[in-house]
Amino acid sequence: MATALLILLLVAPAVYAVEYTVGDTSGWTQGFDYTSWVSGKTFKVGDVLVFNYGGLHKVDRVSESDYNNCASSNALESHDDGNTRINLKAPGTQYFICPTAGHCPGGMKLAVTVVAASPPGTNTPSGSPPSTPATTGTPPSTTSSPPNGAACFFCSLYYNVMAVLFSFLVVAVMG
Ligand SMILES: [Cu+2]
Repeated sequence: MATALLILLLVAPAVYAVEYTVGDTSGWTQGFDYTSWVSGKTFKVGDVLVFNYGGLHKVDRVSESDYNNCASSNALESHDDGNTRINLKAPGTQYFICPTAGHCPGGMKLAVTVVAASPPGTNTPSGSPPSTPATTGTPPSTTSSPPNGAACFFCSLYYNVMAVLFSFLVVAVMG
């Protein structure tokens, strides 16, 4: 009984990053409403977008204005591997379109707003203020991502230590 509880406590906090399959079973395709798909979801730093597609489809990450205009000539990233994983590394909005002629105007476009991952307690090891400079020209954000990973490592460490301590408490009380 106590052992089962202990195992539960150790396993439960293991979920942090969420992997979102864009369009769910439909994937990245034409005739799908990605605006509806996004609504109601909260994307956090560390989450992953997975684009599944084939045929003529591609994935371009673009600026907001290019997203609005369905322009792909200045794409910040281009992918055509059919199974594209996008790591959401920073807070802000990321824009994706299919650059194939006619597809983006037909609705093959996705705007995802990413929020900072909420810390597990009141005190965070590495407090990251939401300091997103509101400049329009978004730089190709391939700068430094390790801080997020490091922060998440400490989150999980913290959770697991707390879980073990709590488990010992439960065992002590029950035994
Ligand atoms: Cu397409």
